[in-house]
Amino acid sequence: MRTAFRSLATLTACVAVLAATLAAPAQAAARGRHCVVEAQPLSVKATSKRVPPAMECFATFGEAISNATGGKVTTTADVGTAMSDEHFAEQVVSAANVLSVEYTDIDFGGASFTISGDCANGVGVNWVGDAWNDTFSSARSFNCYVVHWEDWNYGGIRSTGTNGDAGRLYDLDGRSFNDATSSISYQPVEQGTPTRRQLLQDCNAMARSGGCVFQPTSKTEIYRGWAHVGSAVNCTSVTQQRSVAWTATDSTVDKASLEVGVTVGTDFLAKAEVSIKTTFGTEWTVTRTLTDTAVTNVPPGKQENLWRSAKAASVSGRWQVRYSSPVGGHYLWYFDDVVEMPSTATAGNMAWTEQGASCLTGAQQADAATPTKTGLPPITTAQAPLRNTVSAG
Ligand SMILES: [Ca+2]
Repeated sequence: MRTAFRSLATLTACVAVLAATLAAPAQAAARGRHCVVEAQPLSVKATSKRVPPAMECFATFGEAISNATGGKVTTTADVGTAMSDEHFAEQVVSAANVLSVEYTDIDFGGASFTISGDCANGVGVNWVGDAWNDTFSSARSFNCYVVHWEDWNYGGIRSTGTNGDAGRLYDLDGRSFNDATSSISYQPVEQGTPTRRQLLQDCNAMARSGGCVFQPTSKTEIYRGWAHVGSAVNCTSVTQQRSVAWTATDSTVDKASLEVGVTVGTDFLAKAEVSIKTTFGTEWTVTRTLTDTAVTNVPPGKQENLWRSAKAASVSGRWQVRYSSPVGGHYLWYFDDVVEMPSTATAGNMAWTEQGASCLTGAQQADAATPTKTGLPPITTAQAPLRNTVSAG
């Protein structure tokens, strides 16, 4: 809920109505405003939003936390008072099986949703259920690193990961993540250090807002592999002049995203383009489509094949990812990348190969056969190496 002062009567009525109308499984009956859920392995996905997670609900937070910890932690205080007591928090930490307590108000108040389990191998709540969907405003994690997700099954925009208190929830861009959570995941705190894949995903998500910036360090000009762009066939008995019209689209290749299997968007590529243009000049672009015509003489009974090797800049650099709250203890993270961006200054190198035409008897012209590469000059320019490095700022 949006503020800490939302009326309790409204919340109670809301939960009661939902409990009455959902026809939920018996164990999910929302008798109270303080519920306890057991986390599941991350590989388990929810299949229907009509099915809430198996939960037990209680009238007081004290009953809920006692249930979640097998009686190890008890309190008679209301949830806000209990959470402001560090001794209480220490007890929850030492009980070891509470992953987080979610609250419907900011700064740990309102109704509570306690998740228990063991995060050693990664666990989560793949769907918080209709009654709790888009209601969490703060959270406190214990023993594990927690990420809140906008959609069920750990999808959509994600919150900044937290180990400990999050009096307000924010997304990776630093915008409010209030009343947005639909699923929650947990992993061990030491794994709070982001992977290159995680950084790339977050960078891609933050590219538009400026939380992610490409810092080029060096450029190698390369030629891409030969690509066949057209052929001309001569089935007459004399040499013929033929023209070959061709079109080709060159795209930017982001090596890190290829390597870790994450698709990046236009904002991400545009960020790289701006940095590369600023550092190395304006002749580089994210995509380029070229149309041209080449003319050649085709001897009788021959097929001439036109090939193109596009010019590109292979730029080494690193992405800087700036988080609005610490991830793995740091605001700034870096990962190395190689961005290969097409040239706008030249079409690249063109070359012809020749082969015998598959002419039918009496025909003046035939369809081009599969072109042979024999005779193309080798491409020797070396691409910049991609390093698999993640570092904190
Ligand atoms: Ca949501």
